[in-house]
Amino acid sequence: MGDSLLNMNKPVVLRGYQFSVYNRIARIALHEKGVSYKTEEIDPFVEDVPEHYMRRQPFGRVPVLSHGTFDIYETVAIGRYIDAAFDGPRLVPLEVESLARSAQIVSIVDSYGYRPMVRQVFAHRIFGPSIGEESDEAEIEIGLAASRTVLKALETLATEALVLNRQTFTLADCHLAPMMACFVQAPEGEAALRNYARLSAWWAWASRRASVAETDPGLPVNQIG
Ligand SMILES: N[C@@H](CCC(=O)N[C@@H](CS)C(=O)NCC(=O)O)C(=O)O
Repeated sequence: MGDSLLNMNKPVVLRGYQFSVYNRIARIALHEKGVSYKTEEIDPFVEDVPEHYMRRQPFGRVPVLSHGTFDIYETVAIGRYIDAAFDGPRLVPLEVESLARSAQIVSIVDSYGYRPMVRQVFAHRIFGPSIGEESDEAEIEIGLAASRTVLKALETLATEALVLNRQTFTLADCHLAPMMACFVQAPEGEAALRNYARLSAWWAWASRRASVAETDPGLPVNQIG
């Protein structure tokens, strides 16, 4: 408890890009733990990412979490840090099989889900066009095909229900929710998800959770003017 009190008193700053799914993962984890934090907007896609940010994240990706003088990057590590450093509901399960499944889902989402679901389907069908960029239909098709393998694997794990079970909220939920939120904005993504009953039920539940609903960044087009 002493440590937690000390931790609560140090300023928390999340440095990242408002439209980044990885940034949103960290925001969801902070929200779940009830942590107050400030943000610093860093767009990693511009040429001149600020020097002070590159010193904190040498790969130029977002986000970085700063807690007092401690900086940490890589969202998996950020989630683990948030869970351990702050009071609030546990985001890493204690039970060994659930803990392993949570880590497995985080890894599946990062390794196999992010690129097809977000960078191919969402970016080409929704985000790009919202800022006037042309979409590449071939990228969407390739992304959809790869996404189906991810959805099928996640359906199996949601059916087992050690995590993604609509009862506990773990780092697996934190990682998957922002990516699913992007994916289902594309009509093809929404249609693909409908083929997986357990995963659909999980998303209906997760999308209504305050930490998920209140961190929705929207689209740039809705924020102009
Ligand atoms: N492994 C990194 C991945 C973060 C990541 O890829 N973030 C994206 C935004 S969602 C980014 O910074 N992209 C910039 C780029 O690709 O140059 C993490 O877990 O934090």
